[in-house]
Amino acid sequence: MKIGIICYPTYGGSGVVATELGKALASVGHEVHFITYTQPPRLDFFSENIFYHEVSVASYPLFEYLPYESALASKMVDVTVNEQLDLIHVHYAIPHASAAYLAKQILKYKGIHVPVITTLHGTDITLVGRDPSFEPVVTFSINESDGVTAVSESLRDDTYSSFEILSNIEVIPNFIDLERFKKQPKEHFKLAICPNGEKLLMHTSNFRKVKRIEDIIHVFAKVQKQVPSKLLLVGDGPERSGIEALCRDLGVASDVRFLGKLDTIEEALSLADLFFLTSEKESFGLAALEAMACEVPVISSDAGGIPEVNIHGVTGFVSKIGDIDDMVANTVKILKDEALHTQMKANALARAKDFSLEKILPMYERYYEKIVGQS
Ligand code: GMT
Repeated sequence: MKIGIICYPTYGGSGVVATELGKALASVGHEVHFITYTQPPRLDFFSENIFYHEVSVASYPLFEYLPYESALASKMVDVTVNEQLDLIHVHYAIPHASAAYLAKQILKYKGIHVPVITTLHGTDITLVGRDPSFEPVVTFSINESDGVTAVSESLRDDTYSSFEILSNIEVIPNFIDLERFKKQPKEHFKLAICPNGEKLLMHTSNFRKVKRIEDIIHVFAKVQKQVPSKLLLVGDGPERSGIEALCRDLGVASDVRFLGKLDTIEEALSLADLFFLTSEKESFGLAALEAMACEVPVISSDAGGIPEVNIHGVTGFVSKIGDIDDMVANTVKILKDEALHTQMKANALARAKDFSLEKILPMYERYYEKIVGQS
């Protein structure tokens, strides 16, 4: 198939899922055309089946806000006509689903029919999409998509309860490349960070408010009083300076390392004893899955789709959002019980295998065939 993939070229979240999906589709023989405003970070190599089309928005003094959605729709029209796409697959509804709807209508006038699949990723439904400034467009463009997928059951249910959706939403969970995300022998690095055999706790995210990273710092400050430990924070974003200040206020700054954005997250995960994901909203929790694939048990909140990935009492523990004392108790329980820790590491890897690329990719391919066949 010739597939157009529209996504945000981000380091994490929906952008990474879309990029990895496109790469995997190309590796099994599909022709994949990425359409974004800049080259996605994980697309920095040559493949005969992968093409990249940049959306550039012409500037004009009248425009206080550049009309990206129009430029994106125009690019989708151009690529569909010239590359004869069989399918357009947009990731994250805003504004990709409505731009795809517009492109589809324009293509109709040219006598071309191209089906559109929208994959919902999280905040497009649970946060941003609910805002009255977006809601009517999100509802309309989901209903007008030929196919709709959500990355977890929780996100599918949230979509049905928050929007008036008339169509079927297929759950196709996120996936993991187990060849890349696996525990690597990095003991010398571990020794450098934890010279006295401390436990290493870790979190990675885009440092946005919904991640509730302050909860991790409070948990860590309490855990540290019972178990000698260090905290590794990977990623960057708007909350970072506030989190640094909180570390100083709680007197734990010297035991917390901020690594910033890191391309080789799997190397850092290979050192970790536990992973934290304490979000207020999280449709899936790809970061937790990456940790689990590297044999790291997860201490998480019960937000959104996280409990579908991190199984309470098996691959780690799940607490109510913001229940710091429960998270502290669960962290200490794992760190102090070597047999439990070893068992949970194995369980985490076993659970991660349920989301292997080999299992999930055929689900997308079957869904593509169904939607193309129907339309
Ligand atoms: O976490 C973010 O804010 C980024 C966001 C995105 O769409 O890029 O991530 C969402 O999509 C990921 C991939 O499907 C999911 O693993 C994340 O759980 C989800 N984030 C939220 O729901 C907050």
